[in-house]
Amino acid sequence: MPQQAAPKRHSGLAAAAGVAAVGGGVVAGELLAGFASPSLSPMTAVGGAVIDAVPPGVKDWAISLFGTADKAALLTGMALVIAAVAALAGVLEDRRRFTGAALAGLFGLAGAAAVLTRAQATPAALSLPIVAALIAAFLLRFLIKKLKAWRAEPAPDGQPRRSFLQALAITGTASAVGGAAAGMWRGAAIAVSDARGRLSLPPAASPAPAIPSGAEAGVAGLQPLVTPNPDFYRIDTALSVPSVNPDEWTLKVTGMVDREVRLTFAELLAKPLLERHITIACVSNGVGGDLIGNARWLGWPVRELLAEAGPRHGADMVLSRSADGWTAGTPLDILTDGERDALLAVGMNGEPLPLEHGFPVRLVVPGLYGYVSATKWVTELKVTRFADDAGYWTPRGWSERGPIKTSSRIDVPRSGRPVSAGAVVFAGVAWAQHTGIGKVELRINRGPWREAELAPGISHDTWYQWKLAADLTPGQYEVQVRAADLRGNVQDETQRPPAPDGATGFHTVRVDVKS
Ligand SMILES: Nc1nc2c(c(=O)[nH]1)N[C@H]1C(S)=C(S)[C@@H](COP(=O)(O)O)O[C@H]1N2
Ligand SMILES: [Mo]
Repeated sequence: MPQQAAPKRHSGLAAAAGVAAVGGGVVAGELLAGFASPSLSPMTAVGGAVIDAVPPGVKDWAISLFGTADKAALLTGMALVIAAVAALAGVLEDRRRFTGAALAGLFGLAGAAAVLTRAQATPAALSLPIVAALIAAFLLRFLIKKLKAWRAEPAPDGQPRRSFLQALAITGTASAVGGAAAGMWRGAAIAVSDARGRLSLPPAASPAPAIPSGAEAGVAGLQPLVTPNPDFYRIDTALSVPSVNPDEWTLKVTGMVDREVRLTFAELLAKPLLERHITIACVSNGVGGDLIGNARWLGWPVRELLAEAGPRHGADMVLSRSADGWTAGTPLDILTDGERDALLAVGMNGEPLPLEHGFPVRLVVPGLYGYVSATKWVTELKVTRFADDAGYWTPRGWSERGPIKTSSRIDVPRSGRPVSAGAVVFAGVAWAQHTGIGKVELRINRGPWREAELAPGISHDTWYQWKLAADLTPGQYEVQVRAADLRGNVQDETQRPPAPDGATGFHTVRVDVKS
């Protein structure tokens, strides 16, 4: 029997350590993406970049070879390449400290580069491949150190040997189990995001009214009047984004109605759809905050569906329920109002709803905070009474009713950035959904209010941009903004926190004017 249980080089074991370590990193990245948002998945980003990069001939060949399993084949191929590089990283790390870890790091950078080619290249999406690589590098160092310790003390039943094999087994098992979970979880999300990719929305029977010229105030630093989907704020209680297959989606109208109605996605798409710009806001948005966005929504008025069901006398609320169980309670009269386009929305800025924003169908109601109206992944509308039912947030300290409060924000100059003396341009947004903004005013150092130049709004349901140039000499200034709606109601000056029904107070910024 050989005394040396450990030969000079453990290439096989080093390679196995590499695969377990890198597997751990990749799986951690996928699980983090699963929790945060499916669009963040590093594997999906890399796969997408690969698909974009291969010549059409190769793509056709792959599709003819693998058929509808082409995606699975691609992922398998990627897994094999990653495993091969991981094995190499293990062997390298074993020969020379940090070389394998560096290879893992390079792989992370390649992943980040792949993310950069994607539409969803947000900081969070960019950071995930890096985080995955750091975890992989750390695990690799950890395992190889233990392997070397074993080699230094090669007794067949010694503690270092057991310690290495245990660490290898634990890392490998955790990666495999985590990978299987992430795979199942992501499989559903991939199927739904494929379905979304294949979908082409019908044109609107009633297109969005044209954006008036001059609605963009044209000041650098102002956010676009229509918020691009990747920049749109996201608020929900979903730990992972619900995967709702449009082919299986139905919406039922239940409760106090003459007839229960069931609507499929195909039926919904066949309805005469409206397209409208609507600015939605979160009740948690603090004064000056950014939990507000404006999009062009495509959808069918909820009033039409409710009319088919026939709400019974005495009903005053619609409890909308999401696929993940979340609920919102919306006044029935607002949903049935012929003058207010509360939509069962399927489109956002010309595309199907992004998964995070409620694919395949959500509610959008002009004038109400999201928590009482904007149910994403909506699957049920229960016609009921405020006396009998409550939406998710109401028993949790938030008001039963949530009309959006008239408010305004200073976006330019950016806070903390000094400006030069002379004509200083101030600009921002103001909103009074469904009433419209009549006036925006600014005051400097609590002086008189000065009326800002108000850009035309897209509609009363959207925010408006404004600007004002003020001549300022060097010094420190406190600048405040206030808006009034078209009925002349000035926004509330009292400083109140978001709970229970929306923050109030004037947005106040400090401006440093330099000579
Ligand atoms: N299913 C579901 N829908 C939801 C929520 C939620 O937690 N779950 N949050 C609501 C809240 S509080 C807001 S402000 C809006 C935000 O919509 P957005 O994420 O598309 O911006 O969604 C609403 N719809
Ligand atoms: Mo919200």
